[in-house]
Amino acid sequence: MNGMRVFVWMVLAALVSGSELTAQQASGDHRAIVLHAARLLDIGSGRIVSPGEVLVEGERIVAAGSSVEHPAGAEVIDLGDATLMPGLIDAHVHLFLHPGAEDLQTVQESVPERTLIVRDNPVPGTPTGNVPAWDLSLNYIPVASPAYTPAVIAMKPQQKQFWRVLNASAITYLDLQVLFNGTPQLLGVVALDGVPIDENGDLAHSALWKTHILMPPAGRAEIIVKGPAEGVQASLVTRTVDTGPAGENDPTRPLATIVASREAPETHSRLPLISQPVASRSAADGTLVASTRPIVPAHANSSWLGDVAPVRERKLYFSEEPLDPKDPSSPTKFYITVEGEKPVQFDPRATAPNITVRQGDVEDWIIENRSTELHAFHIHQIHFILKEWNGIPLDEPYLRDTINVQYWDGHSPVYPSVRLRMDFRDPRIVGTFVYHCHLLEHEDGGMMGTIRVEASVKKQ
Ligand SMILES: [Cu+2]
Repeated sequence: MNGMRVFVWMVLAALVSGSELTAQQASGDHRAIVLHAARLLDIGSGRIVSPGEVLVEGERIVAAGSSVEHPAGAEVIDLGDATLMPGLIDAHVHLFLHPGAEDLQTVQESVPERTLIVRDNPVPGTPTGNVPAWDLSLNYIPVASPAYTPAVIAMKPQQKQFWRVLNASAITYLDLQVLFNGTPQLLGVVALDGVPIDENGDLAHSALWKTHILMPPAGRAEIIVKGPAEGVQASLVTRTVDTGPAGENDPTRPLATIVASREAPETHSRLPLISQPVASRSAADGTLVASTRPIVPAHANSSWLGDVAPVRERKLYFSEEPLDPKDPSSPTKFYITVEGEKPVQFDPRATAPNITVRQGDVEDWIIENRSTELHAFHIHQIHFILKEWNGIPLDEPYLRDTINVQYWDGHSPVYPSVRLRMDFRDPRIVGTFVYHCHLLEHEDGGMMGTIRVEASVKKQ
């Protein structure tokens, strides 16, 4: 959608999950709401119409099109430059780097690009020993235990490539590494969870060089990789991730052999060549302006989240318990709970949000893990900065939307935790959405909550 961010007004999701409109229905309130926006995706014709309108009565969409009836007394909400998608829910794809961000000097030349998607499947039977709980595949090529026959990535010798990597596993943590003759190679991370590393405005440090990249389920990393010379034994592997006594077994295993040859085929696509002058972010308001390759001072992004003081602090914690307290092997109930509340499994029919925040605010959230397995905290709609890990200040200069929270050993007086600086400033996030552990078994088992972002200024 090149630069235009499609916005799904969250009331449509609320209609599905049931929230305040359902409450209106329960009370017999069939109040009509007309949503007006710049565009609407007309599912029937498969076209975008402009403008777009949706008529909602009670909990139902009763009309959608370029214009709809405005019943007497209907509340008209003008959503401005948005695209309405009635009938579609926010299926919540985990997007990569937003279009155009490569222009922000993260990758300064035209290089071949490829997308690598890791998925997982349960291993049949009861895996024991060092057999993984789930087998992996790379771009649908199974790399199953115990043979672990890897996929093949063909590259021209010492070629630089841009890889967009997604951990689309249900439950498997990855710790990616590229090895040349057994030696870890530096990987240049230019984006994490769909946001460029230099989002803070520090263009001088637009790649983060690492020898391995920990990626929880749902995590995305966009990286610059330099391929091996001919004859070098090279591979892409995932390393062991210690998921805790109650966690799954994620052992070290290969994903792909990297084979360098002059005959290697071209990738399907390349990043476009960026000619001078390049686009750059204006320091004032974050918009893009043309300029020659700039020398931009660090923290040129004046709205950088890391420079904003939080208005409040909240504590949430992960915990688990067996369905039958007398039978530890009974199915597990999974919770994410706001400190002070009673742990309950997520109920999609619940009408009240677990947390209400005000759009425009920045908050610090401490997420504790009171269970003996690793969890991956994830939130929709926003990103955050990892400020502290187990009480140790980190203040990472980049954003994420998924973060691991280390498991509890079962006896330490202090639970493992992360402190996250949460950004609720974007006016487009007004509405109700979810936060959860991103291990599917855990979120399906109840480890999820809802957050309502209320508008900072009442709409007319
Ligand atoms: Cu979890």
